[in-house]
Amino acid sequence: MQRTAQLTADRTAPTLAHEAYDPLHARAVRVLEENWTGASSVPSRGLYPHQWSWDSAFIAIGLRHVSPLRAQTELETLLAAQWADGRIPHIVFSPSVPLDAYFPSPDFWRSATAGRAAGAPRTAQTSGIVQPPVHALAAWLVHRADPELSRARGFLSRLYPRLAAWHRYLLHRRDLGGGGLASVVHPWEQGMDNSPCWDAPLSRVRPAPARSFRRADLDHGAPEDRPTDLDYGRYVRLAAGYRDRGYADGEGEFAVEDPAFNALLIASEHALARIARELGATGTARHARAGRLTASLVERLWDPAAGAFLCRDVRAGELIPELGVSGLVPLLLPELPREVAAALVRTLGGPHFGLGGTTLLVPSYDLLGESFDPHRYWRGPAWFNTAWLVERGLRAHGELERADALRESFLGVAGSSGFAEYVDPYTGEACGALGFGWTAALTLDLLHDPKGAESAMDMSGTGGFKGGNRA
Ligand code: 9WN
Repeated sequence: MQRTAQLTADRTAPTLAHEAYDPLHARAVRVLEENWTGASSVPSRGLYPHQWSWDSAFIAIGLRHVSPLRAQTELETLLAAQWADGRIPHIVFSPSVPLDAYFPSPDFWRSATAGRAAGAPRTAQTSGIVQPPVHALAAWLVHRADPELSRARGFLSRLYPRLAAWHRYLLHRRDLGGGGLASVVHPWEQGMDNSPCWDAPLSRVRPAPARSFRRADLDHGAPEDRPTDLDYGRYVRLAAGYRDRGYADGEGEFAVEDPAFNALLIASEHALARIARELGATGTARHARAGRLTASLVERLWDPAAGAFLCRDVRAGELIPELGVSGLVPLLLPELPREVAAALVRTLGGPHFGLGGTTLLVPSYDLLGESFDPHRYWRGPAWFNTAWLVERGLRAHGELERADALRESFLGVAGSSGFAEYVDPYTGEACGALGFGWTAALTLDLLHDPKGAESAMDMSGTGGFKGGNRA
């Protein structure tokens, strides 16, 4: 990577640096160019024409390699739409996009009015729910890509209070189960919208009538690759109920503790500790909190018989007996008990996920599960953000051969699928949108940081303890 060339590109020209000798790299850069809107990125031009929260975090992780300035701007734009109660909304709407281009649109969420008590911003229209907290992790990795530029712009010192407020919101307002973990109150919050893990808690939600809304997603995606109308009826009912309660937390009928959401919170809490240290504090309390959260994650969501973490249905007070990729994502935490990490690696390679055997990438849901469908969104297809998290996790636990194989497969399928949104886990056939932002961005990350030297260390937050930059 040629840092000087990138900086020159950043400061004088609106183009991204790329390595011309590598066509995959150049193609991935082109996707990010096309999805860039001036101050942030869309996940895809047609299907998702606004800014999404966890997409932007993953996109920044890739962008940092080709334009640290754009990567910083991506996160700054998102955080400018943060609510006063600390939540980072899952969508920041672009005012120039027609209302009917995406459903639910700003007139459904009504952030400026329904969200007033919770402190929705006046300057941007947003949704009122959240997405997984990848942001502090992304901010730290973006900083590390060009610390000089970051310090010159006061990037971390401006972001730190906002990221701290975000974590405070999740750890206090969203501890609906009372066990220290954050709950999601809508399947869109966890980001794996129609995962079979939600079927049981969602079945208690009376769907909104199909005629009461119009889905825009079907203008772009094949119906058999998308959630069903019944799913949408329930999504709409839940979101409208939350909105009508002024986005106040605690009352809703859906509350789930999800392993991936909480593992990302823990990784980000470690990253926030490192950011605090960079800014002159010790970060010790945050590392300690992340350690306690890891213990709660294992205590509340680990199922030794399944060899995976499960979701907890907080309203029903029980674990949900479905195996999803979400239950494998905690592998990215190197401080997991050794026997838990070893069991996760076995589960990944076993018959339920088939990695290194029948599947090319990690399927989103149990291959042997009754609801498995290789094409329908989060009910079986493989996604690139989860593959990246698992790849980094394998590396963090010293599973280098498996990580190398997953990386190779990721890069091959990302390129051959046209940077698809998701793929058939057996064949790599493209599904959903093409030219998808995080697929291209994480391709760049795997190309630039093949050994995960930086990411694995930083995600653990133990980098400092291993001799990183601990003062
Ligand atoms: C709802 C943008 C988002 C991703 C989610 C993915 C999908 C939206 C939708 O697209 O969700 O938020 O309309 O289906 O499930 O993970 O962030 O890419």
